[in-house]
Amino acid sequence: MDAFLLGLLSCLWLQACGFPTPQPTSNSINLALGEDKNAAYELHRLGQSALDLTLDGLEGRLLGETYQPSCTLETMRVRRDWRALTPGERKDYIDAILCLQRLPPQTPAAMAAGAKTRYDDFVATHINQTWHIHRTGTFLAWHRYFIFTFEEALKNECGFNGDLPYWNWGADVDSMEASPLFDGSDTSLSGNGAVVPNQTDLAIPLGNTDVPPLVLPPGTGGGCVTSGPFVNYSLSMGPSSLYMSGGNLTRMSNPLDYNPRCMKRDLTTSILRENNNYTATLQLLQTSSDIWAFETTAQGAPGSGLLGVHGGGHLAMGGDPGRDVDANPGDPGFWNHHAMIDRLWWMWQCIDLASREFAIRGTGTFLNDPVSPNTTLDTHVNVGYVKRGSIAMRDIMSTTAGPFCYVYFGRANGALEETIPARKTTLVVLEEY
Ligand SMILES: [Cu+2]
Repeated sequence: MDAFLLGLLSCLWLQACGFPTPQPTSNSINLALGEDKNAAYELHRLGQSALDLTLDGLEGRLLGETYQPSCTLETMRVRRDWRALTPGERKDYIDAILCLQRLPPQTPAAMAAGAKTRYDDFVATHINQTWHIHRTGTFLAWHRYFIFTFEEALKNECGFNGDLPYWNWGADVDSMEASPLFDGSDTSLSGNGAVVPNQTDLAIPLGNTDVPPLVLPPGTGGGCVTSGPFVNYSLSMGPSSLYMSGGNLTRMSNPLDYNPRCMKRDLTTSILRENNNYTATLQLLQTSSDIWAFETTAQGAPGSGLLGVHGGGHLAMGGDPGRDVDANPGDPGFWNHHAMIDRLWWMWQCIDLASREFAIRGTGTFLNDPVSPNTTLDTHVNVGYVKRGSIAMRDIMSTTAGPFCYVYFGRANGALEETIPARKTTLVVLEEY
């Protein structure tokens, strides 16, 4: 691998591509429990405001003209915290993913020889488009559309009756291993990988040789997952840009070729605690005054060495493909992680909907390299063979317009039935803030 490509791959996570190093923000925060609890409250409040605003708009009281008429309380999807799902609801979601992993692919073998299942269509698309969907003007909207098409496939092709749940990172910063998403139980997405002894730090070289490599600690696993629903799941494609303990980069000459292997995890609580705690998440919402600040901070400010909530969640799952920026939809945790990113974007938009709903900044190439036109509302994006055709950015900016009709619902303080009468879903409050 030549140094240039190595540097570019590093940039995907770390944004250290020769940019001047900004002063570190207060992301290395004081995690005094009281402070983080206050942030949890405030995040919940912002989530509730976003929900109220969206429902008001839906009823035509505010910005009704921008909303999709067919999106009503009756058709509204409600994406909830994984913790708020009953064991049965979690199993339904998991079974639908396992179903997608059994269905045949729609991607032609000539496009991706390694795509063997319908689930693999999603992985192939993400590998194919990596350089056009990260650090671009399309990052947030493309991933909004991508996880929606996944939710659609679960429903339309595998009979899933629920809605895509999100991963509330802040609740897991004390222990990834205890997370109900990753505890290895039958109602999780499988747990940690088998323990690989003596794993060393992950030293990721930065694009700018003047900048020391970013050192990340190893997790507590590292090997193949040992329990839970995905213990027999086989990855089909990749690695594509995988950093493992020691900083070795692994990349297949063609990452779309068939390369069956187990899914590895290396749960790394310290990375989640550093980047995805409630306080850091709240700061992202409160201090990002425009879309550029929001998307840049979420992905780690260039040259800062910070991972942002996006890199933090991916790298905290660890392993293969969790630490592979191209192939990481291969880990089923991808969808819940990106649902949380999408939830935050929605919350951020709702803080000032009039100026933020259609805000776009960036171009069509990773950090505009090579130079490409600005992304606009008229720019079309696609998800390859996941769903044929393309869609304009303007149609995927609102969660209740274009093809979308969904909101996110926080888990504490309030019955879902009161908020959305048409949805008779029982909210299980497992934890009070
Ligand atoms: Cu992505």
